[in-house]
Amino acid sequence: MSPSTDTYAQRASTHPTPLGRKLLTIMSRKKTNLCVSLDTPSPVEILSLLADIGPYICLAKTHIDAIPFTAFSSFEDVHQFTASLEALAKEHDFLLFEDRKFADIGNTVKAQYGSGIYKIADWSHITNAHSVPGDGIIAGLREVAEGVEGGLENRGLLLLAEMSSKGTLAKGAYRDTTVEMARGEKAKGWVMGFIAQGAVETREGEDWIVMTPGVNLGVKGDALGQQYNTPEKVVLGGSDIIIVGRGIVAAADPVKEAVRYRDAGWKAYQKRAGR
Ligand code: 5FU
Repeated sequence: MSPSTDTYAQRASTHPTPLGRKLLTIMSRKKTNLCVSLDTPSPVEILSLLADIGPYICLAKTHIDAIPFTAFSSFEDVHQFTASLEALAKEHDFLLFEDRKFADIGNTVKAQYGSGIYKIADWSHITNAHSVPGDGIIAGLREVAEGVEGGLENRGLLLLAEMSSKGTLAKGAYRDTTVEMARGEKAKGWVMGFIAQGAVETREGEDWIVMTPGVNLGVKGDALGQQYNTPEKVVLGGSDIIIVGRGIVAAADPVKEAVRYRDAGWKAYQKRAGR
């Protein structure tokens, strides 16, 4: 599986999903392949980090269900928070990615994605799903995405083909079967790519956007099985977007680190594209 040497700009005009084209356009215009993972419990801190880091990222990833509910005093506060995320995304030209990792039957994920406390489909451009239940999960989530304003022009799905953590089952044959699932009818115009550690099998006419978590310039892992690679290693291996959490949000100077990761990711991309 060899990494694509096409530029983000070239791919922005030909990508098979509308949201993929939008994302690649942002990456090319802002010269960044950095996604920040906003893994911090305070909504105020998340918004303030984003206001500072917004200019250097193409994507902001959240785990909204990891924010303690005590941080909000009402459901209206939750809505205010997601509206602020959307406003910042517009202001600084990046997309939102709720890392929900749906993993149930189509009928259940429909309700989880479209309803519940967080109403993810209402505000997050991108979300992701495990392939373990089979392709009903792709169809169920798609029904919800088609019903929001702008439909699939504004919403996209990633499948988890590989994970970064030690002992993961998501690798090898599992990854390849997941890629096969993304070729199905219900995935067309909807599944834009994968969470993976590097390039995946890409046939004629296909273009998968690969996003890679487990990226850090300082440490090799954590005490709970996370495994890190450098931006250079993952991008040269075929990743299109580096996802960085603690490397940025836990740093003494998050803006300085965001710039450092942005530069490292972009340099590696230029090297891969031979520019
Ligand atoms: F799908 C995955 C994966 O395979 N590994 C991950 O680490 C998702 N993640 C997420 O990326 C994880 O839930 C965190 O939100 C983020 C990595 O954060 P870190 O602080 O850079 O380790």
